[in-house]
Amino acid sequence: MANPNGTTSDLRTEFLGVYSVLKSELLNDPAFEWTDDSRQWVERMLDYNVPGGKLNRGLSVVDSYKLLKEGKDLTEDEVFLASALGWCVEWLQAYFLVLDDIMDNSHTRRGQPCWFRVPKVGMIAVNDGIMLRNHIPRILKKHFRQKPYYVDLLDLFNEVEFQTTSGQMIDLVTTIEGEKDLSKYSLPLHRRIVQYKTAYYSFYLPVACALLMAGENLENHVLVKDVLIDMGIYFQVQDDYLDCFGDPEKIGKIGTDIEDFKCSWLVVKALEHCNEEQKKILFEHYGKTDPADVAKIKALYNDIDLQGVFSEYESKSYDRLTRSIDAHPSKAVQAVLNSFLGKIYKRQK
Ligand code: GPP
Ligand code: MG
Ligand code: MG
Ligand code: MG
Repeated sequence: MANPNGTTSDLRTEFLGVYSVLKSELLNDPAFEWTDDSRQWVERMLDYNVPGGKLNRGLSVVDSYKLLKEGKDLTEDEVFLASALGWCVEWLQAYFLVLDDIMDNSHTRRGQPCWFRVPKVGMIAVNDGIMLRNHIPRILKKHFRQKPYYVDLLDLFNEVEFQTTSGQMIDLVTTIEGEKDLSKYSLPLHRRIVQYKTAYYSFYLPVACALLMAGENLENHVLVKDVLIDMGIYFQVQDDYLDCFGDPEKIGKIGTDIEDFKCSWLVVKALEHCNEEQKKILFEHYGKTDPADVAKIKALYNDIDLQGVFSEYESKSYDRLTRSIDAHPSKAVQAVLNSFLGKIYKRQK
């Protein structure tokens, strides 16, 4: 049976089975002298933070690899390896989210309290984040060491982590400038932040993993990368939109962008569309934690119909992305990209 993400529940169950195998290998890692307590901590931390999301990024490694194989049946070993790579992407995501929630002072994630808000966890979450990050090369070493593309995989994960950390750095440091002068927030600045903090790891990385597994040289796929980065930017604009207008029950998190003074797509568009009087409201109330200030910003967003502005952006992005995909010479690559776009277009979560 297909779920709303277009993935069959069988595939998801099989994918989760690989999670159990990888977890058990990590919990029996001979490089550490385990005690019952330490094993229990790591197991609880993994179960809380790794498998609870939409799994879009991880599953798309398997989907993409299948599409690149153009209908040939995959061996059990191939399915396992593509799933293990998918889980490495999910581990990377878990690592980023555990730390991002501390940095953004967030409350909930995936419908439960952020890990650092769980009693007795607190700042141990920082070390847990580092541990999640350290699990990735351990999974890769165990399952891919003998593969000709092993070095390329390690390099890919390192590069993408560097890009994401750099994007996160601008995301955070920009708020210092914004507090001094909100009018510094612009579309090019927003684009730079989201390209680095989100697009590489969420969109390029899963496909690049599948390409490497299929024996491809990533240097020959610059066009694919460009489309995926464009899609990743659209995805983060959706994330910014849902931070304010999404249903917390559906997205599993409560927005904090207004309180955090973020250079969100919404505030950039608000600056573009508001009159002088509304600009004063923005300057006075943006970036404050008092719910009354936040309410003033949200009312302003409604007054200038940011939902309508977003809706138009969404249709335009879809058309542009569809055209870029259609222009790609390979039908298999087109299928990979269309599958991604189908998963995110008009998403509510
Ligand atoms: C999403 O930003 C970006 C990340 C989760 C990357 C974090 C990178 C690190 C190096 C920690 P966001 O804060 O808008 O995401 P969300 O809305 O899910 O909190
Ligand atoms: Mg953030
Ligand atoms: Mg955040
Ligand atoms: Mg967000």
